[in-house]
Amino acid sequence: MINRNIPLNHPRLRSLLVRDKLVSGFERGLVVAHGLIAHGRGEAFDYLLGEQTTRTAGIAITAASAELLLARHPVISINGNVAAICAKEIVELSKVTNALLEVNLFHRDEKRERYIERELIKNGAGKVYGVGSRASARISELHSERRRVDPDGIYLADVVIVPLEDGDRAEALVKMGKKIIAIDLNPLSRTARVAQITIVDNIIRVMPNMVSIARELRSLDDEATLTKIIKEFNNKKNLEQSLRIIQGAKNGLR
Ligand code: PTJ
Repeated sequence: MINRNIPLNHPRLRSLLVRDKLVSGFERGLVVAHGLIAHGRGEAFDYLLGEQTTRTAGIAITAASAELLLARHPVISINGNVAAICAKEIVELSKVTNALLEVNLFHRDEKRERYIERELIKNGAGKVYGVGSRASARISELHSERRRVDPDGIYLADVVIVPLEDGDRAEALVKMGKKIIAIDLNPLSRTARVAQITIVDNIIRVMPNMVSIARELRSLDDEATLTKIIKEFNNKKNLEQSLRIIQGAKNGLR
């Protein structure tokens, strides 16, 4: 649903259209009310980052694509916000990288899981993991509802993409020996700091970028190149660089 009240030449058109997608997702039962607040936090960081994919984020996107392509059992974790704003691109990425799609919600609700599953299928997904009783495995270190995972999905995964979360799940998954790719506009979030690869960028821009980079890397069919890309990536440095960009904006230097 596009909000007809937004003039097409509005300087903040793109940002307003994403808000529309979230509101529509909320009305369709995909997004929880808290998700609207979480989006606002993301927007604030995005503003400071210049609402563009920085070179720093680009490096992280390339490393994340290489990691996904080398993985044996990659899984993309989907929450309400992700399903509402980029279901189509997430499904595309899962196809390019052979990653499974698993619904894993913080505010768990089976009805919402089914709506999200339906949204993913509508956008071309085959099987969707983690819905209802299929999430029968437990991550013992976790106390939130996110601890319930699919035994054939996140539980078995070697690489997990965790978009849009600031929580302890990433830490628990790292303790289980999994590699975590976070997508989070806040470089200071717990998830951003604990992940091995953190993409500090808006998921709206990350997804199409990642699909094309993953496609390009896959066509090289060169494991050594992928391994080299991952080896050369340093998450701490990358996060520090994103923070410096934000600091520059704050000081009016950009
Ligand atoms: O659908 P559910 O029940 O799983 O709930 C989803 C939310 C998002 C409500 C839940 O995961 C949550 O409360 O998340 P947090 O702890 O608020 O963390 C969300 C993180 O994502 C914050 O660090 C935001 O800065 C970041 N963020 C928000 N929107 C975007 C984003 N990062 C990238 N792209 C965005 N569009």
